[in-house]
Amino acid sequence: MEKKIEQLLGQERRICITGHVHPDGDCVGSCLGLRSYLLTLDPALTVDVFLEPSPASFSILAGFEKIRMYQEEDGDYDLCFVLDAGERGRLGANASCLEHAGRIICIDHHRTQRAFVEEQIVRPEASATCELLFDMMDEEKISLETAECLYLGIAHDTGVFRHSNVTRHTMEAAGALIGKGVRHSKIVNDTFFAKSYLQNQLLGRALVESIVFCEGQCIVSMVSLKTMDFYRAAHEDLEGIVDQLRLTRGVEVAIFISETEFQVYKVSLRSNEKVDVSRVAEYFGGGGHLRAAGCTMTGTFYDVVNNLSEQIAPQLGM
Ligand SMILES: [Mn+2]
Repeated sequence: MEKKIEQLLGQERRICITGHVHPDGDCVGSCLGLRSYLLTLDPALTVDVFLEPSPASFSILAGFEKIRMYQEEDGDYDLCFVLDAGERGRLGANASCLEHAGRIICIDHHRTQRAFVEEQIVRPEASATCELLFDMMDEEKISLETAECLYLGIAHDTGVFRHSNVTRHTMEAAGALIGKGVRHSKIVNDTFFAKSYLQNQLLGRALVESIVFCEGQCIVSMVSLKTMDFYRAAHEDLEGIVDQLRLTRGVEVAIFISETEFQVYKVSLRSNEKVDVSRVAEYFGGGGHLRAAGCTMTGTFYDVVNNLSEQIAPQLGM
């Protein structure tokens, strides 16, 4: 049994919540879900959520409009929750709120952990931080608003219940949340499957330009800074491309590379059955999960692919 949120709390009145850079569904869902739950426990609490700007489709969740970046003027907090991030470096500019917190609790499900706080609740077997948070909440006290946040997070981190991280417990948690009346169909359609015209154009381009290697077991595609500028695209417009690459028949590892600065790349890795991509990502200073991980790499596109290939091939028995 997971320790309950109520048991973690002392006399704290001013609480802040933060999560990783480039917030995804699980990050936003867990931060807003915990905020909503804490306010249900005690509406007089101050609960602020500090995150980088996140996809506008998440505005379906209660409290989305209150999300902002931490500023020095925000002052001190009694308690800070760090969600869905296993290391300080993943917090970006919002890491500065840790210096202003009396106590810090990290709740996460990433395999890669570089301990940075004393109180850590880490469950790599949980499909999503939202699933772990569900276990830490008293089901009776989960409001519809809280439930929608948690459902969105679980749906996103499981690729809408398709990935290998889904367990019986994941479905039981999702079932309980549906029992609360969440708009499950609207949540997955509007926030996961729907794509803008621009997103579809970038996806199409990435698919056309993809290359297979390691005898067809790996697929890679890249979007350069030049392309990003041409389309005036943002980082979030590339969401989901790596998952489409992964669906290529015969492919074990999918790699999607986006250039963030000249010859600096954000690398996303996915695998199907054999390769532990968190090990590959960790080798290059990143991290993540067994079948989904990421890291930052530098050099030319060919350097990056060669270096990745050297780390992946042995795991494919090559
Ligand atoms: Mn997550």
